[in-house]
Amino acid sequence: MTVLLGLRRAIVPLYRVHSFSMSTLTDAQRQNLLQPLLSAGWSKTDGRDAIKKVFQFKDFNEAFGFMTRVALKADKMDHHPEWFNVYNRVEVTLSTHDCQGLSTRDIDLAQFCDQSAKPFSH
Ligand code: H2B
Repeated sequence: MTVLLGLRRAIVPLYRVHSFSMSTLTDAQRQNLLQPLLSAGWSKTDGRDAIKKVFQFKDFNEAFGFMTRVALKADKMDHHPEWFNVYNRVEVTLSTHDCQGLSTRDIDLAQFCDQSAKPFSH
C-alpha cells in the first residue's frame, strides 16, 4: 500500500506537467504575464483566446532563420505555433489547443519569439 502511495506521489506531478492538465491563464497571469506582451507588439485575436504578432525581417534568410529557431524550441516544448510566412514577414499566432485558450506555454513561446527576433530588429 505504501509503495502504491509513493508511486502515486511520484507520478501525479509528472502527469500534471503534461499538456492534459494545461489550463487557461488566470486573471492574475493575464495581468502579470500577458499584459507585458500586449505592450510589446502582441495582440489578442478576434473571437478566440489567442495572441498574434507580425515579425518583419530584412529578407527571407533572416525570416527563415527566426522560424528555424522557434521551430526547434517548439519541438522541444511540444508546443507549436500557427504561423504564416511570405518572404521576410512571419505572422505568428499562439494558443493552446489542449485547453482551447492561452496558457503559460504561449507566454513562454511568445517570449522566445521576441528574444529570437531581437538581433534582427533594425
Ligand atoms: N501545440 C499547441 N499550440 N497547443 C497544444 O495544445 C499542443 C501543441 N499540444 N502541440 C500538443 C502538440 C499535443 O497535441 C501533443 C499530443 O502533445
